[in-house]
Amino acid sequence: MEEKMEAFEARALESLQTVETLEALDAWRVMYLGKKGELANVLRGLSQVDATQRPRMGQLANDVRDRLEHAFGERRSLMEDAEREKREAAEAIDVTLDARTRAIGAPHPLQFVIQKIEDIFVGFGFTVEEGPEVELDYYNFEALNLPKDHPARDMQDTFYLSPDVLLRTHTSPVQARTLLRVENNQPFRIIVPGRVYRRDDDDATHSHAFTQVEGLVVGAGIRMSDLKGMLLSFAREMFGADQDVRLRPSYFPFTEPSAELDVRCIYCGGSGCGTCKHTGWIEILGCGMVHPRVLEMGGYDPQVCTGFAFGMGVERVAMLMYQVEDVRHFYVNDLRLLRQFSGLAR
Ligand code: 2NL
Repeated sequence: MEEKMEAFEARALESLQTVETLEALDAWRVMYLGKKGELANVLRGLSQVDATQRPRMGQLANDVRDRLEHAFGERRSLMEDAEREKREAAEAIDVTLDARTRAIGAPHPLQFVIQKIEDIFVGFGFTVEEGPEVELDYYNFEALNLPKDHPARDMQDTFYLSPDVLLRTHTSPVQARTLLRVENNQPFRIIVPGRVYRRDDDDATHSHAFTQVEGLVVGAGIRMSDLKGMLLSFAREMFGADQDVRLRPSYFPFTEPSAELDVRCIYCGGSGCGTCKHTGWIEILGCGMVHPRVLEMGGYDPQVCTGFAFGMGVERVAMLMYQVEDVRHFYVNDLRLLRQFSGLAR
């Protein structure tokens, strides 16, 4: 009896090792531990055993059953783990898959320069204004002290859509519109970027379409020293903290007095080089005190308010900063050029 039980246990354990599925495991349990299984059979055989041996044999049989049940439990959890791992492996999503990379562009050098100029003036309390590229002759010329047949109109010959409608020759009409919109001599500071047009033959330094940024400050007691101080601060943020500027007299029909602003050559620092034509200075913008007639036409009282204005060519500034020798490079979208500017910080 004892040997029989040992042999039974060994056989049952050996068989358990070959079980590979949960169904087979269940079948194993029925076969060895079930009500009509082999162990039950053994237990039934106990009645044949000598009464003195019966308790020991009964104990033995119970121990065998405990060990088999324990082994069964271990096998089952092993197989449940294995099945779960298999299922999870099949359901797994590989979150380590590389993200699809997207080609990220960079600001066009002209856009970058506009943004830099805007940022600086926004820091001075300016707001950014925009307006239409197709303009009325009135806002583009008349309101800026350029009546019909004024000789200065010749400098800004442009594309007319009709006798009264044209492609703007500067962003000044946006400023004229702002003067008209703001009432009661209220002060304001605006910066106006945008595309403008002139009837011109394209070459390395001329384009029939180009980009301007103009500024206008209006308020009580605005003086030429305010203009110079603000443009000096601008030049220092734009070109370097030790920048120096100078004003030279000039002429614009909408400012009086008018001036050109030069900065110390950003390459030689003023000692003289090819870029500054050995003058040590580079012209970057035109400016002046707003003509009283322009204020008047904008609904301002020149006895109460004065103002200054300035305008710069973005292409000129960009050509200077990045040593681009031909303005047409900015317009043809040659990737070889544009990629050289991909490192410009946004
Ligand atoms: C240049 C010079 C300038 C202005 C633009 C302006 C606008 C108003 C009134 C007075 Cl509404 N002035 N604009 C003034 C002086 C110069 O631009 O060479 N730009 C490329």
